[in-house]
Amino acid sequence: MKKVKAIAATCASAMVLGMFSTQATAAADVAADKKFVSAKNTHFMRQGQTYYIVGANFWYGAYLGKPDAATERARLHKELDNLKAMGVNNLRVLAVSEKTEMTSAVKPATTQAPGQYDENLLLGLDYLLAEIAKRDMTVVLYLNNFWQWSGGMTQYMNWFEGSKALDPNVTGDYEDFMFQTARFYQNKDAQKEYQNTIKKIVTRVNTITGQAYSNDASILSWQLANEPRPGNSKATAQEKTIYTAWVNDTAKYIHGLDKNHMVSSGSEGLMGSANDQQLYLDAHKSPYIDYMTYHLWPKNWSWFDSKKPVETWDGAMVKCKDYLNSHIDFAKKLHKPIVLEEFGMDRDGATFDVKATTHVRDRFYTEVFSLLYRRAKAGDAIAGFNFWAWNGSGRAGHADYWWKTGDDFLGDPPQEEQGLYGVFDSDVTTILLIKETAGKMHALQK
Ligand code: IFL
Repeated sequence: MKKVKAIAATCASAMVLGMFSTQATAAADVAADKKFVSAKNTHFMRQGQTYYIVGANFWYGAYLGKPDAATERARLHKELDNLKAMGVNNLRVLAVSEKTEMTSAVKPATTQAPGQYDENLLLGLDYLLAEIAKRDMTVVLYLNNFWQWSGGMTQYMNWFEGSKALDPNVTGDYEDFMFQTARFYQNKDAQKEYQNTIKKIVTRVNTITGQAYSNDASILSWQLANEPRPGNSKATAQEKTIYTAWVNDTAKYIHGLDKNHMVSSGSEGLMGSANDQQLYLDAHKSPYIDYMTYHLWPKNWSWFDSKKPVETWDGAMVKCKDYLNSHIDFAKKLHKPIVLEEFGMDRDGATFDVKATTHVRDRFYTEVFSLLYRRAKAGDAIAGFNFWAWNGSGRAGHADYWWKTGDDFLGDPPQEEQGLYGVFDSDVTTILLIKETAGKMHALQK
């Protein structure tokens, strides 16, 4: 209980002292070329120092910033202040969504139809960026999604081909969904429209700060998509070649629009690369990809059964540690930094109930944090992590935990039950673990 009060006190005192705005002013004084986060060898640099990401996934940040939702903006301030007080210095956010008929997707969406954008959501992104800058945090903005919860590549295919990809939440057939969705990389019209949207976002001028996005130092990188995959588990050599070319060409296109920011892929690593090490390395060795990304999902990948935690824990941890270590070593090989930009575990008893304990999750976070910290301290190619995801003060609205229009946004997106993996502001033990790790990671900065 004492610890809960300590977090609240940290948040409150930080706000009272105006800590966030003072830091933002200081950052503005830094020489222009140093204000942007950049990759130097296997680390990130910012303002002349190494920069470690202790981050949260916060896909819905721009939704909370929309001007037609004053209560949501108040929630946004609170979430950002709480994250800041936990030591979180980076957010991973969805920049653009596509309107779709698929049931397990968010509404409204940024792109209503090709070339038609919902300005309200773009204003929401402007607002979010302004609030992030005030708190001296950074953000990774992803520009598409392999999964259907924001429309994503499937919706592009719907527009230009009449998608054959059916909502896997309805069909249960993920293999077919992935095969169909990956056809996006080779559809010329879809690619043209995707590039138009990228240009629209990357070259935007923030209506609140008056600053061009390309000149906003709080943007850490543009990301091609959330979890782009070359195809399904049986992706062919041709599909892999097309995917690698798409990564390179899209990253090159973004660098052509914006000389200041890094570009990243959003890849899960081996598990999102048809388990093909060469493919993962080929996609990330592009000179236009500034750093590497990977994700860790022991339950999604059937390494861990949360209904049999005792029986499956040890085996799962062996695989998790091997996955973490081998990706850090891949980064060394390519001589680039790497970010573990998603990982998660469900609540005890595999329930979505906010009141359920999180002992297993905390144990999992502890394992991940200690391995990353140990290797970061040893100087290995680690740029940091983003946990999945921040639910904050949001709560599920229904007994079945599925999001419906008008419900709170949570870190768990609409394709999954609300409460599955996200961290609530009442998850004190998890929050304290994050805070403690943040302190250690930030102390490595030199
Ligand atoms: O919600 C999922 C999200 O789409 C993602 N990776 C895994 C998350 C949890 O299943 O990007």
